[in-house]
Amino acid sequence: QVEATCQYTAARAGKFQTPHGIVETPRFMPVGTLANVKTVTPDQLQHTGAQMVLANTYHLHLQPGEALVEMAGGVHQFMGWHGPMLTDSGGFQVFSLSDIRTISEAGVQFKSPRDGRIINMTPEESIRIQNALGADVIMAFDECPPYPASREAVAVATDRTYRWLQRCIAAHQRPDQALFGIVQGGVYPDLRAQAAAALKELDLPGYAIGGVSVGEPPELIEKIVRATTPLLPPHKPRYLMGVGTHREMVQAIAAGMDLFDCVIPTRLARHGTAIVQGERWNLKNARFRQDLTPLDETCGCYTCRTFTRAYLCHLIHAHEILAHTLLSIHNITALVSFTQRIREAILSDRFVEEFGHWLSPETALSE
Ligand code: PRF
Ligand code: ZN
Repeated sequence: QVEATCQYTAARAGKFQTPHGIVETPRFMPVGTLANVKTVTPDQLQHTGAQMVLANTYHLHLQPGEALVEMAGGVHQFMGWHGPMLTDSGGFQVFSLSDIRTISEAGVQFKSPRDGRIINMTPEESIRIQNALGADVIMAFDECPPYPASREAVAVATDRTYRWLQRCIAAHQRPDQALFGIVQGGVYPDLRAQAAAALKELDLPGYAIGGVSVGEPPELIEKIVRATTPLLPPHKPRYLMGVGTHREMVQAIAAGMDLFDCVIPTRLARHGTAIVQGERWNLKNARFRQDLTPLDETCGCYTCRTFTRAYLCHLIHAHEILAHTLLSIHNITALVSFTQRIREAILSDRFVEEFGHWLSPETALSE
């Protein structure tokens, strides 16, 4: 349901219902690859304002296996997160994480990095695993071509992704789970347009743009997103996979995207880095040693309400794990609340006024 649209850009505020609650958009989703957001408990996660959390089919299949998760009552029950969840299909992770792999029309064959056993991941297998895991939103099994890749290679992958999507739809057994399709097409606007138009015909409950943020220059991400979104159905959620910096999210929201995910907040936290007002601060820096102010006084998260920069700096120097937890809580809150503020701005028709400085001048004035 679209609640409000921006009059100068394609930005919109909306919401969609899942069996585990409502997701309000635009919204950033934290990543919980192995059925946990690293170093953060579900209770802490809830207080960051996160609504939907991601997990990964590829990782959970390798360990502990979907049979156990299903036996435990599904991924929500297993990990103790009772809000909305999404599982990625494993397509992207197979390509980026396992070195020995062969791609064919059937699917992807790869060697498990855990125990060396040969695994065949197919559209049917990915959907079977995701049906067993039981997330509210499941993703189609796709092929994400690398960057750079020739137009021919990307066209082959994009066509195959479409045939795989049809197989995913046929294999999908659970009407309580929403299957989202993924638009591929690399950096070629015509391939993107063709893929988006074909997917639109299938009338899916949601649509994702994949294959971006894989090493291409940042301007291209915006260009691809702007070429793709106008061709997607307006009243369905739109998810930009693997994108989650402030600027990229504002630009994509201006183009009409709703959902984002990225490992950045938790990964940066483990390196002692905080996201403050869209900048990255290394808390290890000596300038924080005696700084008794909150990390970000405009942030309402537990970390910022309770601790000082000097304390966080101390924990990092002492190699205390609590530093990872506290910085993850802050960084996730920073990204979720950023998208939450954008949502409120769209609802009160102040998106360009308040967030226009993140956009390039052409974007802010066009449309
Ligand atoms: N496909 C899938 N997951 C993804 C991607 C994709 O293309 C990306 C690309 N940014 C991140 N995660 N299935
Ligand atoms: Zn904070």
